[in-house]
Amino acid sequence: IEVKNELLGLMGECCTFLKANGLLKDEISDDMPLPRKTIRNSCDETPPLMQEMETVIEDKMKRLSSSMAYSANILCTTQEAVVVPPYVAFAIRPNPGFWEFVKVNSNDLSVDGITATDYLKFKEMVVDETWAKDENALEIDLDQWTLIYQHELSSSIGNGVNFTSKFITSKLYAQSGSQQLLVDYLLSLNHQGENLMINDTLNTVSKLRAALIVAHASLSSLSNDTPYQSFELRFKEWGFEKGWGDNAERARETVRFLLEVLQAPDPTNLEALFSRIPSIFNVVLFSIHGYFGQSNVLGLPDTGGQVVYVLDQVVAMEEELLQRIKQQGLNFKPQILVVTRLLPDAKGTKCNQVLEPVLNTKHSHILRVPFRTEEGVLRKWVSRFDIYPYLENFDASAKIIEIMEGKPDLIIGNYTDGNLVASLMANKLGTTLGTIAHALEKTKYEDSDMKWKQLDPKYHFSCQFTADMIAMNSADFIITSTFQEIAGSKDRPGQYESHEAFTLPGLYRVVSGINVFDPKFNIASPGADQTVYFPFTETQKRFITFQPAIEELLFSKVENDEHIGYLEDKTKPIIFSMARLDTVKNITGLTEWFGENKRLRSLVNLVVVAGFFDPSKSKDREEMAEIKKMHLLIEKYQLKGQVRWIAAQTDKNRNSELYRSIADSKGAFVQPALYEAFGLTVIEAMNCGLPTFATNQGGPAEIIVDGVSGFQIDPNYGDQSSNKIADFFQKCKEDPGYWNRISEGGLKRIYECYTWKIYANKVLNMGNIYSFWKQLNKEQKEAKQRYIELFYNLHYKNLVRTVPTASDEAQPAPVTR
Ligand code: UDP
Ligand code: LCN
Repeated sequence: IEVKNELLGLMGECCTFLKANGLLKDEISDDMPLPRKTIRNSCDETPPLMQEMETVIEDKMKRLSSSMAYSANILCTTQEAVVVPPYVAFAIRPNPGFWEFVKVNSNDLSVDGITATDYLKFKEMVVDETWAKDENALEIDLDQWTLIYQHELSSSIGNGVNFTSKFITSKLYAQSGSQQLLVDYLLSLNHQGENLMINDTLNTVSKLRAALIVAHASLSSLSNDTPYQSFELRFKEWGFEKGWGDNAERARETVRFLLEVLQAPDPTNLEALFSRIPSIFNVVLFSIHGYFGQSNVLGLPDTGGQVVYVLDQVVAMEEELLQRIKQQGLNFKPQILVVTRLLPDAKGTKCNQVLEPVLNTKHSHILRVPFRTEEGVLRKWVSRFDIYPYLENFDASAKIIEIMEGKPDLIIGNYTDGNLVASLMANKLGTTLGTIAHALEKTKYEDSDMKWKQLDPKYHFSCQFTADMIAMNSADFIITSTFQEIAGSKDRPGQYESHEAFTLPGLYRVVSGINVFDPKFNIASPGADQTVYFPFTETQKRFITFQPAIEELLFSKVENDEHIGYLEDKTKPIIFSMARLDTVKNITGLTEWFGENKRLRSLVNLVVVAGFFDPSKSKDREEMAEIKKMHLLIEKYQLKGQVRWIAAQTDKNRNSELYRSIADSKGAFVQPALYEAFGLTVIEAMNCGLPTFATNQGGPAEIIVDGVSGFQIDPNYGDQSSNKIADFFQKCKEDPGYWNRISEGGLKRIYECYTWKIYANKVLNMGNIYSFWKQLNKEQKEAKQRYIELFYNLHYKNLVRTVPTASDEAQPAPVTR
C-alpha cells in the first residue's frame, strides 16, 4: 500500500511535469478544443515517454527514500499515456503480461485505478469521441473461459504442456467421472478403421485397471526385447489392441504409465503416457500466401523464413512420427500435407503444381489449391494483406480427406491466413488445432489499431486483427518460437500480449482478446537443417564444389547483376549479413554503422546478401527505398574496396557454404534488424560455427547468451553496436583462442536448445496432450467456439466484403510489403 501510494504520488508529479512542459494544460476547460494525444514508449527511437518520466524521476530520485526509488522504477514501467485534459491515463506494465491502468486528474492530482476498458475509452477519445462515449459500442471478451485454468507467474508463460498436464492430473484425481473420460478417449483411438490400445472389452476404469495389472505382471516375465507379436494374441484376449510398444520393455513401461495415472495421477507420468499414445498419424499444415515452393522462391514477395520453417518442420515431424510409430509397434505410414495456394502464374517456380513431394521425406507432400473468384481460378499472385476474400472458399478439406483416406489428426496453421483457414477446417472436422504466427502484423505498425481506418485501404488490418483473434482463440494450442513472441521482454510487450486489450474505434473494443497466461501457449523454437548448416570444421562434409563460385562471389573485382563493390584486402576477416531488403531488417543500418566506424573498417570487410541493385525492378516500395539508400551509403562513405553487396541468394546449400567460408576468414555474422520475430539466419550462422552478433530486439535476444554463445547488439544504438563488433575483432587479435570459444559457445547453445528434433518432439507432445484436454474441456470449448462463430459470421465476413478482389485482366495490384 505504501509503495502504491508513493507510486500514485509520483504519477501526480509526472502530471505536474507534463503541465510544466506544455504537454498538459490545466487552464483548458471541457468545452475548449482538446489537445489530446497518446504518448508512447517506442523502441525505434529514444522512448519519448520514458524520457519525460526519467527527467521527473531523476530529479526526484535525489531526494527519494529507497522505497520511493522502488516506486520510481515502477513508474518507469509505464508503456503509454493518454492525455485527455484534465486527465492523463497511464498504462503500466510492471512485468510481462501484467497491466495496470490509472488516471490522474491534473487539476487536483487525484489518482484512480481504472479498468482496461476505461483506459481504451480514453484512447478512443483521442480519435473518435462519439464512439468512446457510445454506451452500446461493441466489446469483445474472449477470455471469459480461461479464468480458472491459467498460469499466475510471468515465468510460467509458454510452458503450456506442463501446466495442462498438471491441470488434467488434478481433474483426473478430483473430478468424478473424468477417469472414465480417459478410458473413453483411449477407446476412441483408431487409425484406418483399426482400434488402437484398447477395445470395448475394457470400457470401464475398473476393467481397464484389472487388465493392466495382469498385463504388467505378464510383461515383467518377458525379456525386454521380446517383440510385440509374441504376446499380441494374449493381449488381444485381455482386451488390448496394438500401440503399446514394439517390444515387451516399451509395452511394460506404457502399461505402467497408464496404471500410475489411473491409480494416483501425477503430471510426469501423464506426460510420459501421452508422449506414447498413438493418436497422430496424419497432419495438415496450412501456409497459404506467397510463393510456397522448394526452390527459386526466396526473395519473391511475401516469401521468406516462413517457407524455410514449414519445409524443415515437415521433415522433422515426419522423422519423429516414423520413429514414434515404430516404437508403438505399428506399421502405418504417417502423412503430412502442406496446403498452400496454387499460383497458375508461377513465375518459374513450381507453385503451379497441384501435388509435389516434399524433399527429404518419404510420405509428405505439398498440396496446392487455387484461389477462386466469380470469374474462375485466379491466376496472379495476391499480397498477404489482400488475401481475405479468398479464404472462406479455400476449402481444401475434401481433397485432403481424399489424399489422406481419412480426416487429419492434427491441423497446424501458419500466419494469419493459414491460421484462419486451419481454424475453419479444424472446427468443421473436429480436429485438434495448433496455430503459429511468426509475425503478428499488429505490433509492426505503430498505433495500427487506433489508426485502422487510415491504414485499412492499404493493409486491411481490420480483417487481419479479427482473423488473428478468431484463430488464436479457436486454437487448442499455440506454438511460438520464443517467450518474447508471447509476452515480450521486461520493457517491450509481446506480439500476443498486444492483443490482450486494444481498440479499433468505430468497429469494436477488445477488452480481452487473448490471455498470455492461457496454458495453450508453448515455446518450441525451430532449428536449421543440420544436413546443410553444419560447422565449418567438418571439412569432409563441406560442399567444396561451391568454393570456386563463392571465391568469385566474395572476391572478384567485377561488378555484375550478382554483386557490386569489392574487397581490396582479402586477408581481413569478413562481417557478413543476409536478409530480405526490408526496412526492418536494417541492412542499410549495418552498412551505415560500418561506414561511420573507422576502427571497424580497419579491422574487417563487410559482405551483405540482400535484395538486388536496380530499384526500378522492384515492385515493393520499401525495398526500392532501401536499394537507393544502399547505393547512397556506399557512395557517401566511399565503401568500395571494403564492402561487397551481393544480390539475394536462393540456393541454401551454397548459402551454407558461404557462411562457412566467412567462418574460414575468422569473420562473424551480424543480424542488425530493428525487430526480428525469431531470425533463422542467426541459427543458420551459429550452426556453421560462425560467431554471431544479433539484434536484442526480438527473438535473437533469447537465442544468444551475450558474450558466451555470441553477442547481442542494440540496433537503436549503432555506435555502441559497431564498437562492440570492433572490440570483438580487436580481442581476437590479442587472444587467438577467443574466436574459437565464441564459435564453440554458439554451437553448444544450438545443440542444447535449437534443433528440429527437439522441436518435433515438443510439437507432437502438444498434439497428444491437447487432443485429450479438448475432450476433457468439451463444454467450455464448445461455448467459446459458439462465441467465436458469432464473431466470425456477424463481423469478420462483413469486413472481408470491404476488401477488393483481384482480377487477372486488371493492372497488377501494388505490392504492399
Ligand atoms: N535467405 C536466403 N536468401 C536470401 C535471404 C534470406 O536464402 O537472400 C533465407 C535465409 O537463409 C533464411 C530465410 O531466408 O533461411 C530468412 O529467414 P529469417 O527468419 O532470417 O527472416 P524472414 O525472412 O523470415 O523475416
Ligand atoms: C518469420 C520471421 O519474421 C522470422 O523472424 C522467423 O525466423 C521466420 O518467420 C521463421 O520462423
